Amino acid sequence: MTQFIIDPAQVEQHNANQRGALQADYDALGDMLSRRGVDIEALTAKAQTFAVAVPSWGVGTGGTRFARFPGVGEPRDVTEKLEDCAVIHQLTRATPTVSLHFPWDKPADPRALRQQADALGLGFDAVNSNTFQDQASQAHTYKFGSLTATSQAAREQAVAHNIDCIELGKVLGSKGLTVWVGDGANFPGQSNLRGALERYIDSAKGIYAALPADWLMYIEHKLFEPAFYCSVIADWGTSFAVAQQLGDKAKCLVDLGHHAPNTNIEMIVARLAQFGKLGGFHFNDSKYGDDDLDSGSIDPFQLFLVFNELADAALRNPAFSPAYMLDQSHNVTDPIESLMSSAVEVQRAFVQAALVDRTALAGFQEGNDALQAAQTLKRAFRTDVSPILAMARLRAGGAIDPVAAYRASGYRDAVAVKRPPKAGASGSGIV
Ligand SMILES: [Mn+2]
Repeated sequence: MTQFIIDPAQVEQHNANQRGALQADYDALGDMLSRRGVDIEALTAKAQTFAVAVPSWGVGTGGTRFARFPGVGEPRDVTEKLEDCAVIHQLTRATPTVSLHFPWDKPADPRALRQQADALGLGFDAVNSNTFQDQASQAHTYKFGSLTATSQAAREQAVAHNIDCIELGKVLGSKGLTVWVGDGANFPGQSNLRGALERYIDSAKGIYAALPADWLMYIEHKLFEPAFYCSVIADWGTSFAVAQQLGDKAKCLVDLGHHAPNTNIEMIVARLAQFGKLGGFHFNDSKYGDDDLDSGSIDPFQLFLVFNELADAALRNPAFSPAYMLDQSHNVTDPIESLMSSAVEVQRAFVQAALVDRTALAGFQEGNDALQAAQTLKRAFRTDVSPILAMARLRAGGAIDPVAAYRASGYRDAVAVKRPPKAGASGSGIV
């Protein structure tokens, strides 16, 4: 029996007030889609299959390199983070799992944490290691790198931390480890470019060897920052090469923000899927660099084009199931509202991609009809599938309008009283 954080009667009341308008919109959209030969019920059922993991670090207010302005009622530890994640899933019914980050979320008792998650109807997605900052207790600094450090002791410490993450994840029921390192250089000549990658691969092999048979290791690349001259795992090509070297359980993770502006990310997605190395995503959006803005807030068309490639890959291989995670930093919004809205935006792209008439598209591609091929994609992208998403939530017990239901619940005010700020509380980071 799932323990709901927000009184289900409140959600029902919210839905009762909106149900009539939703049904009218849903029926109108259903008529329009049926004229295009599309069954709205099949799309709604598909929408209900969608799931994206919430990052534990996302429920706290993020920050920039300059400052962090904490919000009220922020979770102070991992158990409170899980409560916020449960609210997001209760209202959206699209975020059944949480992605933890160690050591930020290291539980005193991992079994108790798993029991709490079970009670809240949550599971754990991939766990994330952290070797991009020093912890008070560690013997060797990561100032000059972790998995690629010239210091063998620092490398061994970083490998051991990743193996600790796997061990914790096993207790929690996770099935994957995401590895991102900030290793790189700020000056030409600072680092031997090939030597650093050789050390990375050697370290990664040590982690890979500790991976259970049913786990995946996700290699996350990032173009720049904190290293500003070169990053060791800077791009999908390097990530792909590393994943090839490690073996079948190593896959590439695409964080949408970790590319140069204007990079054709959907093509990267297509390439990685073609060669069986697309492991999953960190969804967010950006205008300039790794901005970690809310998914779909800047370029929803790019998000749609990514899902268009994923729909194509799924048609070719029904077993294809990349891991979906959000990875955002919320500086000026209530993190719960941002994460709910972002989950819905990613789900929107998923449903819009399912609307693409793939037979027509293939015909236009074959016949070199560029204009109609582009219009086929645009027709799907321009379709407002909001009533489908709302109906999927309603049928699954969620809220027709998650943000409105959340605000009406008074949850933030209630936790502001229960969670007074704690001195020195770990804020949130972003990877
Ligand atoms: Mn990321």
